[in-house]
Amino acid sequence: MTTNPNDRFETIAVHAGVEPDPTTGAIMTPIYQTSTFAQTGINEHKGYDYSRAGNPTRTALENALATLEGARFGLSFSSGLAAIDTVMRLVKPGEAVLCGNDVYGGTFRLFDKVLADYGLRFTFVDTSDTAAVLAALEATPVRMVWLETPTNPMLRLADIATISAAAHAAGAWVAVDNTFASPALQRPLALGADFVIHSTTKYLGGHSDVIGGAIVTNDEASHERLKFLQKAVGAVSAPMDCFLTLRGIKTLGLRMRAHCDNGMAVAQFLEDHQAVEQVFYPGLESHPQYELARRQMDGPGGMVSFTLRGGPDVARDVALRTRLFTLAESLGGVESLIEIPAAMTHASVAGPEAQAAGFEVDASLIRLSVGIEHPTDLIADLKQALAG
Ligand code: P1T
Repeated sequence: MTTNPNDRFETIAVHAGVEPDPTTGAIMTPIYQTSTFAQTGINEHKGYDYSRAGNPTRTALENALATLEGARFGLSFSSGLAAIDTVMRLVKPGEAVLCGNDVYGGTFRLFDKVLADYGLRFTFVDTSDTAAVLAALEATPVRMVWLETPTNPMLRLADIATISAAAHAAGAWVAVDNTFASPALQRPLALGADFVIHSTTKYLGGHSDVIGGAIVTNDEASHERLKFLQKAVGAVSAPMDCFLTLRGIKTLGLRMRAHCDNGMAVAQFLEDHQAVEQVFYPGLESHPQYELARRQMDGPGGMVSFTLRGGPDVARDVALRTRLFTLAESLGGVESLIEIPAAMTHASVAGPEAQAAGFEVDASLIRLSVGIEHPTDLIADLKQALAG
């Protein structure tokens, strides 16, 4: 089923990448659970020779990922971090990367504790401060700008269009980790970015049952290099994982609408609650980048962070008292989750290197991944947890 450029996102999500199976007509792409493919002559085959290089279930997912981002090329990986590691191999030793100072803790750990040892030079900046990003681009030659928008866990935004224009003028690529927004709410390539990265573990998969990652681009030369790296390095996604992600993608449009509606309801409830100090959510008018969110995104999403007046101990107690919000890392599934970033997902930005780079994760910050349960039940759960 081919999608057409005028189709709406919900339509694209249902059909992207998936064609009736050529041998049987199966409406859903089968799980081609095979490591290798028979050849009729030496190097004569039907387009697949070995599943690290390519697999039909993965091809369907890669086409779907590209279509969702309005892009030409997509690649699928065994995790979000594997995708990030692969795209960073476009940067050569000695070259510089300008990265946000509010990103997923694992991304910082990969950059600071692994890739820096291979000669990549990282500078960290507040990417919600466009002037600071432009100044950093002028100060020193940069090969790659790394943006997370909205950021994990502070829900800050980066102005993708303005930063991409300046980066290109300075000869730098722009990679956007679009995990929090998903392509349902934000399409960075259309705003000028060169690469979109996903942890497909999150909203794309949508059901907390698979780990995966993606790189999407319109640039053919970069794609060819990345496809080579995918095969040469080998962090590919397995057929079953591709199938699960394809299955999740079909409802992405519907799920994101529910995540946005529930995220907004929860954020408004928290903002009015006397125990709450501050709420970070791009759908609230109190968010310092509310206007940018309306311009750049098609909805504020399902991630809400907040601090409590009582401090870290009270925050931990609240996170232990919720019933529907499960205490767990990760996000983007249909079920609601709660966590303490400073102790959990962002424990690796608690050290002195991260502090020096400008990372600040308040020990009393609570992060919610608001699921698609009924909002009245979610709010009732938070109310009882906050009441103590
Ligand atoms: O977990 P993995 O699929 O490898 O993806 C890493 C990753 C990349 N980018 C962002 C923005 C992320 O949030 C993540 C993973 N994040 C969590 C597990 C979390 O709870 O924040």
